[in-house]
Amino acid sequence: MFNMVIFGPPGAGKGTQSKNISRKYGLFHLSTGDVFREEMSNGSPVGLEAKKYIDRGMLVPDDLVVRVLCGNMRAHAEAGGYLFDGYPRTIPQAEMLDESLQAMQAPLSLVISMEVAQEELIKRLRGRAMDSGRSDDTMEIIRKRQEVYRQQTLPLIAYYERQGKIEHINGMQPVSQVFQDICRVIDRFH
Ligand code: B4P
Repeated sequence: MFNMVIFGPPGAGKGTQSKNISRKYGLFHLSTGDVFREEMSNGSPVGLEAKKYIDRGMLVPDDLVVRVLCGNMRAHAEAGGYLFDGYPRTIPQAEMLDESLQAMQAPLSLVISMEVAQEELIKRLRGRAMDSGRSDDTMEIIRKRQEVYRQQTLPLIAYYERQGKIEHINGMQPVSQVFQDICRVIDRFH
């Protein structure tokens, strides 16, 4: 079983690349952002709770994220491997993921970190805001999400560097070039 994480700031292109990666390598694409957006559009209790945080550009609390993630992993236990997109975003989430995958005897093989300059992230998210209909794609919230990323999510780079599992990718190139670079790295680990 091959399990990997795609990591990066909001707007780095995690969702964009994940679709291609999961198709090519037959991994189950698990995006916590997509799961929350679906729950919000269904108006479920999980969605209503998550919306309170997402609409303010904050992270959804770890206990709720972990519950949602574990439920989704169990529901797709037959998968040949998982591609975690937008998860983990905090150290407790990363520790919990390590524990769950250890228990399945299928530890994380690779973390791809997408590197994109701050001005480019803002430009992309403003572009996405035109047609995404996402409540968190407004200028004020975009800036808040970048700040939350720096404070709460960035420390994960050191966490995965200590594990020797992180590979850095230049996310400033065209989508197809970024994908080629990612595939080259995955092929070394797969
Ligand atoms: P996510 O859904 O994960 O969204 P994201 O970080 O904004 O975007 P992503 O990096 O996937 O960018 P995309 O491909 O769309 O999170 C949303 C919210 O959910 C979070 O803020 C948080 O509140 C909550 N949440 C989710 N997971 C959580 C967790 N684990 N814990 C707590 N809370 C959680 O790309 C952006 C744009 O750039 C697109 O328009 C795309 O077309 C464009 N683009 C992509 N690649 C490009 C390239 N190479 N060149 C030019 N443009 C490119």
